[in-house]
Amino acid sequence: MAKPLNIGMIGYGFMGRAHSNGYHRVNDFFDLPYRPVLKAACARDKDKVKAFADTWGYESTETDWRKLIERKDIDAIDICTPNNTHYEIALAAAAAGKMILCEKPLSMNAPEGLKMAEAVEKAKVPNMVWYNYRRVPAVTMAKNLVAEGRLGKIFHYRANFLQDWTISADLPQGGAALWRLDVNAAGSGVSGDLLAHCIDTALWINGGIHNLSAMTETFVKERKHQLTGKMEKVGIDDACTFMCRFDNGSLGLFESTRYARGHKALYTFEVNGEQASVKWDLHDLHRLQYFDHRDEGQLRGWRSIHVTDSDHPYMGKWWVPGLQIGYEHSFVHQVADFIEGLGTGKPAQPDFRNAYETQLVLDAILDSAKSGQWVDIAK
Ligand code: SOE
Repeated sequence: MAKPLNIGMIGYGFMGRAHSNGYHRVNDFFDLPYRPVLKAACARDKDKVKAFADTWGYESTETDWRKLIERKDIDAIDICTPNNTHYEIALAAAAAGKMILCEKPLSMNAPEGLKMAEAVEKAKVPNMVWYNYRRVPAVTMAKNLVAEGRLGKIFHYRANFLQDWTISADLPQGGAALWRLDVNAAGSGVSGDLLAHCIDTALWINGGIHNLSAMTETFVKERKHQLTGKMEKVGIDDACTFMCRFDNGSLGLFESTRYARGHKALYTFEVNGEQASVKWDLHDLHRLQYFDHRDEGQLRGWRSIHVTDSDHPYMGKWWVPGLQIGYEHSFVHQVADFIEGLGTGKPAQPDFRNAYETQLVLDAILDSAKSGQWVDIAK
């Protein structure tokens, strides 16, 4: 019989919904030692948090996150608030002995991220960062194929995350739905919001990055701020491209933007090795493309693998072969892995320490874009 794991959720936006859905569904499909109980939802707006709690089945609400953290009936704090609040909430939650599940990116910058990692380690509380794309079965399978050595020596890693929702100069910055455009709330633009996903996946699949050279651009220089009503300078990067050298000697090329007209959330990556290559595309997320040079010459070509068989990662828990799953399941898988880690004592990744590696790369990107120089990743 699974024991209760009482969740205190802070925030109620898009990610609050994605995580809540994960908590709801996980025990129906995975056999786990704990069952998440949606104990309390917390946000400053009383009516909005009540509506969120009613929709998702949270037992109670709070309007002050400090009160939520003080509550004895909460085991785990889920941080789904803007990036500039992660640090303070995480430190308080760790000091109170709560487990912490933090939305990505971990922090506003690497020094903050390091202090967060140290705080959870000192408090010995289980912790995890929601880099959900690792848990898309086809992405996990790509990781496994590279780890098994099937691609051979890796030469290239290439990733993009393209969107187009901020092209209009009339779009304001700041406030509820648009905090991602406000540098004081987000810390950075597409680098922390989108490239962070690409970097997390890349470090996981291809290992550490040695050095990089980046460029960023802010296409719309001023936007009205929703909270002040005034035109204010835009401090985020609207687009970012960087090239890098991985520790294993392979070369990396990364691009993200919110100005690629026609692309809504096109996350793609490709890894080229001596023997084989893999590529993946979020818009076709249940497929993994695989090319193996060892195939018989006349039949050699890209295989489009429908990652839905029971021996594919996570898929044995779902339907029958051939029936695919989607975006929301990556969050179900992440909850499952977190809970499994509580049971086995082998923590689910990325934990704060692991996600701090991504912060180091993100800081190096902004440094390099500013200086125009190559920057070594601090180790
Ligand atoms: C931004 O539009 C966003 O919602 C990111 O914040 C998410 O992390 C990404 O998965 C999809 O795009």
